[in-house]
Amino acid sequence: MKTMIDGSTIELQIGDITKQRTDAIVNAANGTLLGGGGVDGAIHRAAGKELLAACKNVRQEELGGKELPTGEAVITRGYQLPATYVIHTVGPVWKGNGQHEEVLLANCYRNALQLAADYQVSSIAFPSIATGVYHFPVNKASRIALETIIHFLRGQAFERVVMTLFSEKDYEVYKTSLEEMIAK
Ligand code: AR6
Repeated sequence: MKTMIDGSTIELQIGDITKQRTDAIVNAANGTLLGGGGVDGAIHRAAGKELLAACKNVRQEELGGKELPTGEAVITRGYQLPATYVIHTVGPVWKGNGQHEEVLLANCYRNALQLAADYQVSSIAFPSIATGVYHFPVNKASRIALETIIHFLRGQAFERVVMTLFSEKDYEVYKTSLEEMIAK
């Protein structure tokens, strides 16, 4: 599904984000930036070991050895990936007490988009941040993701913003949310 927001295209797709040919892809990382399972593991495997070295360098040089806080984002190159850049962000672990986690998830999308804009990226692909290992409910997450993206696109154009969903089920949830938002 595709829709236009003020000159930018938002696209929902089912697929593997490591295959995306957008200028940047977003990684649902953890604070260590040292890789993990899920989409993080897939991105590190596909990008090659230079990505881990670059992440260690970011930890050292930009974060003073500390972990990347939840909701914030950093950028590296994509190495063996088709995408030029990987933007790493850390989603909130869902503990079921809502509002704080919702704000943090919105921060992930906003900070990743801002970093992409700073690097003159014109196309960017997101996975469904925090809805795997971190257990954020997909329906709630889809609304936060799409609302934050749409709000950002009102002030800053991208050629394409793609949500790359990993299952038909997730795609349907995001599609319903997007349809409801554009009908308003
Ligand atoms: N392409 C697109 N989406 C994918 C892919 C892929 N190749 N692989 C998985 N997904 P998760 P989180 C989907 O668990 O919840 C890691 O260990 C997946 O089906 O990857 O933010 C990190 O190191 C789900 O819909 O990320 C952290 O420790 C979505 O990506 C922790 O998991 C996010 O699931 C982060 O957990």
